[in-house]
Amino acid sequence: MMSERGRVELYLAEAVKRHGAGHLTLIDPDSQSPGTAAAMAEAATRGGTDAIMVGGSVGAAGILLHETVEQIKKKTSLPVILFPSSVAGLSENADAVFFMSLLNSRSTSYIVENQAMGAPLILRYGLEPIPMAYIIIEPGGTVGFVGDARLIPRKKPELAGAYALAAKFMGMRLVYLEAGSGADSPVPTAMVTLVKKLLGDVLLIVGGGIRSGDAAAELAKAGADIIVTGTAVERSPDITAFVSEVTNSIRR
Ligand code: 1GP
Repeated sequence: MMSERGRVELYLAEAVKRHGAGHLTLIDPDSQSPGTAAAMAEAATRGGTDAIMVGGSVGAAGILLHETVEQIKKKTSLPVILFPSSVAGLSENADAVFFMSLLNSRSTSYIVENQAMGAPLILRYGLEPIPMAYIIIEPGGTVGFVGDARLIPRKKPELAGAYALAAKFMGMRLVYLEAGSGADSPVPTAMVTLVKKLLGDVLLIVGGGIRSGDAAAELAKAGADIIVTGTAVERSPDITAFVSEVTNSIRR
């Protein structure tokens, strides 16, 4: 039963099919109060985002995480998907969890151990696990450091391609190319194109350093199925306008 695609995963696939490319808004519970996070999610919903991701590398845990998810759920009917950096990033208030393996980590903790410790909780909480490979590209930022990643060099798309293909052969249904939150520039488009060509039907998520509709559009054109923005949403004086700009520019 658990290997079947769940409601949220099917919803994401449908959104990509319908719009040509999807958009996820990432909210880090450590960056603002739960009430502010909920207002951000509400504004992003009005801008046409497809779902809300909740997580962060440091401090996205405990009561702050639970209350953030709870408040967000009250302000939007979109799915809330956890984006955990460890077992502490789980909350039973969410709908689903990106059940991710950081494939280019040096540490087995981020490849499989946190996942094993978290799996029984996911079952108990009734969260939908969405199997996803997580691949961190230079510069990698905080998550690259915390996740002990052997960063994929920006000029080596074939290395990202090799990891993505391994993910596909292992049966993962989503692959996330991450440049790191707040990266100076997003994952290179040439890398996105090569990876998507190898992935075929596997959904490709791209995030890190995407700050404009134009940047998002370039990545979607290159082959990204889903664009993630976090920092730019957080810093935007008008979240609905910013998210609308991104969603309008990536839809085909
Ligand atoms: C980080 O890819 C996400 O995990 C989002 O990055 O904060 O740069 O949008 P930004």
